[in-house]
Amino acid sequence: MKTPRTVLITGILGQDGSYLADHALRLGQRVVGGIRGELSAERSWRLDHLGITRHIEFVPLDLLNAASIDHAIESTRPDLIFNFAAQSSVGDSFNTPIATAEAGGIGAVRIFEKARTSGNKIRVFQASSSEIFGDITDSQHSEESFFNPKTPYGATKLFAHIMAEAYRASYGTHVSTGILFNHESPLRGINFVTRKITNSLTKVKLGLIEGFSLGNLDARRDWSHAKDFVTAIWDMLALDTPDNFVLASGKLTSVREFVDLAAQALDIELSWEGSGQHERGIDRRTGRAVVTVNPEFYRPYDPAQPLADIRKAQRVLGWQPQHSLQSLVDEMVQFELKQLSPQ
Ligand code: G4F
Repeated sequence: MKTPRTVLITGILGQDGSYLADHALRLGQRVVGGIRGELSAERSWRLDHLGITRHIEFVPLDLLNAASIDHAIESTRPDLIFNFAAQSSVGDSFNTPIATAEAGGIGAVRIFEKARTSGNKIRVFQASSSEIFGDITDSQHSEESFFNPKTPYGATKLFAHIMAEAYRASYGTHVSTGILFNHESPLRGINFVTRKITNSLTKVKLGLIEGFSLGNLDARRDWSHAKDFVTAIWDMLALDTPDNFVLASGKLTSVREFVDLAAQALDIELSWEGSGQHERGIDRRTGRAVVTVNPEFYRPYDPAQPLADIRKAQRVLGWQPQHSLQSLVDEMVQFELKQLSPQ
C-alpha cells in the first residue's frame, strides 16, 4: 500500500474518531474530520483534551446527505476513510429506530458507494458492533458466527456490515470492518454505563451528589480500552485484502462488578444488599445507599453479550491489547477526579 497521506474520519468528535485522529497524526498523516453542523468548544472537547484540534482540517459531512459526502470526498481526496459516525447508543436506538437506521445503515452505504465510484482506490473502515450477534449461545463468537441482532441498533449495524461484504464481493471495494465489543475511556459519552459509573461515583466521593441509579446490574459486557482498538483498526487498512475482525478482550464483566472496580479505585468500601429492583450499593463507611436500581434504565430488550474470539485479529494483525480493565477504570477515575475536584 502506498503511504497514506489523507485520512478522512467521520464521527471525529466522538471517542473513537478522536483517538483515531490522534493515532493518525502521530504517524504523520493529514487528518480531515467530517462533521455535521458547526464546530464548537462544547463539541470538540475530546480533540481539545488530546490537544489536536488545531492539527485537523474539518469538512462538512452529513451521512444523511449524499451530496455532502460527495463534496467531502471530492474536495479532500482521502486515501483512507474511517466511518465511525452513527447514532451509537443501543439504548437510544429503541426511541429512534429510523434515525438510527438512516445514519448507521444507509449512511454507511453512501460512504461505500462514493469510495467505489471515486476511482481513487480509497480504503474504508466500517465500525461494526458486537450487537450484530444478538442472542446466540455459541461458546465463543468470531467473524464467522451467526448474526441474530434484535435491537434496532444491532440490526442497523448488521445491514452496514453485510453491505460492506457485498461491496467487497460485488465491486472489489476495499472495505474492512471491525466487529467492536464495548470499548471505553475517559472520552466515552456520559450516556454509556462505564462513564456514567465513574463520573457519578466520583461525584459521590467528592460529596457533590448522594447517589445515583443504574438499570440492569447483571448485564455483562466485554469492556476494552478504546485506544487498544484504534491501533488494530488502523492496521486493518494496511492489509492488502480487506476483511472482518472481532476486537474485544475476551472477558465478560457485569455492570455490578464494574461499579466495584470504580469504587475500589476511589477507595469507597461498597457492599450490595437486596435483589432485583431493590438492590442497593451501600457505602460501608457512611451507611448510605450510593447506588440504587431504577427500572427507567432497563431496556425493552438487552441481549446477553457473548464471549469474543479475538484469535483472528491476534494472528493476522499481530494485535495485543495493552490495557487491563483495572487500568482502564483507574484512568477513567483519575480523569473524573481531575475534572470534578475543586481547583
Ligand atoms: O454502556 P452501554 O449503554 O453500552 P451498550 O449498549 O453495550 O453499547 C455499546 O457497546 C456496543 C458494542 O457492544 C456498541 F456497538 C455500542 O455503540 C455501544 O458502544 O450499556 C452496557 C450495559 C447494557 O446491558 C445496559 O443495559 O449496561 C447496562 N446498563 C445498566 N444500567 C446501563 C445502565 N446502560 C446505560 N447506558 N445506562 C445505565 O444506567
